[in-house]
Amino acid sequence: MEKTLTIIKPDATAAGNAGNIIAHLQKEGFKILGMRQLQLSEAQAKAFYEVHKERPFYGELVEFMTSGEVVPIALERENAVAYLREVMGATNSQEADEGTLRNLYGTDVQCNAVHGSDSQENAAIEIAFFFPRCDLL
Ligand code: 3AN
Repeated sequence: MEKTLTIIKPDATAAGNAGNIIAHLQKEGFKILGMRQLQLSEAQAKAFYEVHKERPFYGELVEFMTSGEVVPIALERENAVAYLREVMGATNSQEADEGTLRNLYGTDVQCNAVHGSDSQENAAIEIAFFFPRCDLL
């Protein structure tokens, strides 16, 4: 079965929406293999978003992702990577389809409530970033 990683971002945890997002993912058929709650250090956030380091928003992104609590969740489902992207909606919350997580809980392109892996290859890297193998179901 395919795996992917989501992170409930600081805007969504601060707004008290982590529980709603977890319930939404479970209703969509995702099985939770591992879940944590932490505040990322600057070094961790920089490492996680290394692929974006040349993008103009990298500094802001790191600042935002370290600004509060995050909830990384390793998920399993058929077609997990693509399906999670569908359930999340567009990167810019204001353009996200109705009923998607970013439409329901995001605000804009930065405060967009959730992260989702963009490929199976990155999903494996991102799951390993947060979860030692022995901590996953
Ligand atoms: P997605 O999260 O939909 O895969 P990416 O990979 O393009 O989108 O961007 C990673 C993260 O960077 C986004 N989740 C968002 O928080 C932030 N981001 C993307 N584009 C912008 C932007 N133009 N300005 C500020 N932050 C951005």
